[in-house]
Amino acid sequence: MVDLRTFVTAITAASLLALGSGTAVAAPERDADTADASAVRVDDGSFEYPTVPANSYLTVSEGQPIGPWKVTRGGVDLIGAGFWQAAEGNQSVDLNATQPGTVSQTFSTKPLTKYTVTYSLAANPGGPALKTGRVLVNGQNVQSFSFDSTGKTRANMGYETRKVTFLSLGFTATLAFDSTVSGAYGPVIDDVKVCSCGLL
Ligand SMILES: [Ca+2]
Repeated sequence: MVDLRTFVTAITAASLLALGSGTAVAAPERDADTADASAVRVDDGSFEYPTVPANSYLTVSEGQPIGPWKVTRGGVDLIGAGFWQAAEGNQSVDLNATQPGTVSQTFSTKPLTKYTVTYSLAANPGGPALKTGRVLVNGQNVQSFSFDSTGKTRANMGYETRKVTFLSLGFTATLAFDSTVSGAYGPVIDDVKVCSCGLL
């Protein structure tokens, strides 16, 4: 049975969370790597662990981990060094294995604090040109994204840096990247960083 109060609360939270759909925020830029250690909230945002054999990939299904991440829907492919260009380090994630998937990680937050997520977005060069997905926080859509892989290759993936800001209402947040395109060729994610980059 659906608890109406829970439902209404979720809708309200979603409204509060959607602070920055696809637009750059005005908060001062800070490099998460050089900021204080507490600024980096996600672990292995570069998807470097576990190490996949070079020029290969590992299909990870719902319920299975990718280092500190977890596949929470469908399946994703963890792409090894050399299979295609990574945005950072050697590895990246294709959000579609043979079906769309979701990869998520829960991290500590301070309540009523604004967090900025930056990530590198590209797409598997195969299949239909347009790849789509969403950034979810606690299951709520905080950013829909798309990437056109026309003209892109495994050697030149064309990564773009995307950014979204959300307001944490609790002591943890679950960040997820979720494919919304069918088939075996999905959006590609790498170099995920989260920081508390400014006052609300
Ligand atoms: Ca990487």
